[in-house]
Amino acid sequence: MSFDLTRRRFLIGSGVAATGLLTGCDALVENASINDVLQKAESLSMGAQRLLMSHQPLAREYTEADLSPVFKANGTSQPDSEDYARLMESNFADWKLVVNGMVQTPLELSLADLKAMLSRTQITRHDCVEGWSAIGKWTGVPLGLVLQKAGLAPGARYAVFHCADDYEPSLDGSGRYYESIDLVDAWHPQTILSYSMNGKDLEVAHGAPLRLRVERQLGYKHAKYVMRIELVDSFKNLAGGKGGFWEDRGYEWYAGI
Ligand SMILES: Nc1nc2c(c(=O)[nH]1)N[C@H]1C(S)=C(S)[C@@H](COP(=O)(O)O)O[C@H]1N2
Ligand SMILES: [Mo]
Repeated sequence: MSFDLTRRRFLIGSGVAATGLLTGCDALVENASINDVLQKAESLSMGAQRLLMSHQPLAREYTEADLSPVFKANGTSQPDSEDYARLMESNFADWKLVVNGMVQTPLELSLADLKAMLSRTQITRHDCVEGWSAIGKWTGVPLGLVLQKAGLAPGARYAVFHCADDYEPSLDGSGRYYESIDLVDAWHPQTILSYSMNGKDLEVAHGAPLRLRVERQLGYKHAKYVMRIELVDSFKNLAGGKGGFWEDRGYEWYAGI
């Protein structure tokens, strides 16, 4: 009984109770180690957030008048590899976005290919966990269109974004920035691969030539310098196994705003 109470209090704390999911959860947390419980609570609260957000499925969009005069660059402001330097020199004419993994047709798309596809422009607020926000205008190709072009293989569950930068060159070699989202966010209309910010080509500091915008989540999910999108059914074999650079260092995988 007392275990039951603790469990309920824990679930209430994670916001699950509000959605009426509580009874269904009991079996899930039974006999779980504390780590498993924490992980399950995270995915439950993701489900809860998704339910609560179903009334406002789009992130708020702003007007030109709301654009921040200064949009801070955060994390890497220029990848320091020779490969990236070469790409920069030719203004990314030789760059190609690779789409592979669990897809029907692996793709290699140039910047020109991406710009020739249907585009979407949105003015949104970027929220960084470090405590700053900025409003910017982003143009890019909806990720769903790129995934549609590749065609998903059965069982694909996540899109992983492999970036060009080692944010924190670490001794174990795990400093490469990467991120991942599930297919719900991948097909969300405001999830775009952006090549333009505030009406100009995306600057290096903001992730040139291509960065992800996934507007209902926090800043660290918005992978800059995207080189390859890999479709996977699990990310447990990637780097630290938690689905992202900061996730491997303790941040939540689902970073809903
Ligand atoms: N490849 C890569 N993507 C990244 C980062 C990074 O260091 N490397 N930092 C993240 C963080 S914490 C934030 S807040 C945003 C910052 O985007 P900005 O530089 O355009 O402001 O990029 C995110 N994407
Ligand atoms: Mo951030």
